[in-house]
Amino acid sequence: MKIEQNHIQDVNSKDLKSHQDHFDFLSNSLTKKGANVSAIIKKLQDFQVAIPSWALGAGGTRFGRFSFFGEPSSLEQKIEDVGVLHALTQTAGAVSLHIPWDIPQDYNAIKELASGLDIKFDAVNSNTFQDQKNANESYKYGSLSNTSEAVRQQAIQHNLDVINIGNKLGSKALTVWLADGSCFPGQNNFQTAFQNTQDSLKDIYKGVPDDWKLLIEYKPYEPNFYSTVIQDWGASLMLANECGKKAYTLVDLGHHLPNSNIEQIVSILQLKGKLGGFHFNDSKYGDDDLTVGSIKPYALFLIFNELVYGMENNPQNPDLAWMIDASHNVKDPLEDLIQSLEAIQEAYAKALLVDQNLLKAAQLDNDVVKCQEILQDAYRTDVRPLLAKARLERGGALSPIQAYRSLDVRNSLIKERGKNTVATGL
Ligand code: PSV
Ligand code: MN
Ligand code: MN
Repeated sequence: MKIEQNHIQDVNSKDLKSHQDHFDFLSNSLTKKGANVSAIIKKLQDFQVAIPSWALGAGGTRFGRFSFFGEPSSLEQKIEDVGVLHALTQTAGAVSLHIPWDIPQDYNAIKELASGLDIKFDAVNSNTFQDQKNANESYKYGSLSNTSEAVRQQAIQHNLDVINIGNKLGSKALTVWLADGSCFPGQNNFQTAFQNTQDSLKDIYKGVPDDWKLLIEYKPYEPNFYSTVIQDWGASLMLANECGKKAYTLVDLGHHLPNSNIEQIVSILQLKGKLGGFHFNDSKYGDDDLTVGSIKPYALFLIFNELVYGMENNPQNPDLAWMIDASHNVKDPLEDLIQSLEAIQEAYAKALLVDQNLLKAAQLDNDVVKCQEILQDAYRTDVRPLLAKARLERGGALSPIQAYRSLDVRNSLIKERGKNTVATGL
């Protein structure tokens, strides 16, 4: 299914007038406060977030999975779904593939399909948390950290193969997330596991092209429940530093213990020039992979406030790879992703409203109340008309969810693909 421009324009037409009224009102009041509205809109338009190939179908939990039907079952169909999201939101201009789930059959055809939909290939993800068909070695007791050299070699080679695949598509980063760890005290020697992981990553790093990044993701627990080898940003940063300048830490919002100050983590990593990628989601308890901004929207805003500060003040930190890393159990995956994209743009727009000079002055005065007022004034602003304007100017939908529903996208997908679809993914 491909959404054409005239379909979107038709759906937009009835709301154009009221959108313009809302936009004019907001734009006037922001301009009076000194904001540069057109610069903010341009930044929103340039902010593109990758969609992971594994989030386009219902994920489910270990207890069960409830399909939404019409889910993509091939790489082509996954890219088409990202095309739907991008056409409506104009902010999903990239896809992140997981290998071996998404190995292209015909590279040229895949590249043509993606570029026709204005979609780029973001970071490629390796998979050493599942055993693959016909593999010689098992990852049951770890991959890059395994005590067996044969297992480590297999995992290293897989990562090199993933780089090769990504290279043919135009990707510029490899994301490594390891399930490695232990379920019980005493099961692993912490130092051996960490040292093996470091040595393996260094071997992979040798195969990272000069214009690529190696993104090292951390996570405190799950699927291992006692220890994880790369459990936090400190472990990831140590490994990135050991590997070299093309290696960076990747922050996934759901990969923190409760109440972690994630905004402080991203801030310091940017200061050190070592924040490479970001996975958006939200959570109440752990790695819940819920819709971005659905549980802790203020925390998301505070994180964006630091990201904006870093993007403006830390030239030592490279451009980041942005991705949504979510899973959907009860919502239509595409609707859920649309909501996440909107929440990301909303938090970003609010962070762009923070007057950094005013904030700095208040901080220097130790005017704690004023500091909080500045942040909360931005946070409490309803920026949705800015988001709608940014989309509209690029040919997107004023309200992507409404458009998705009135264009009856899910039913068209079901008609096209049938009901018996099982998406590959987490
Ligand atoms: C598992 O926790 C996970 O969700 C990580 O966040 C990775 O980024 C993703 O799977 C894909 O490997
Ligand atoms: Mn992740
Ligand atoms: Mn995760």
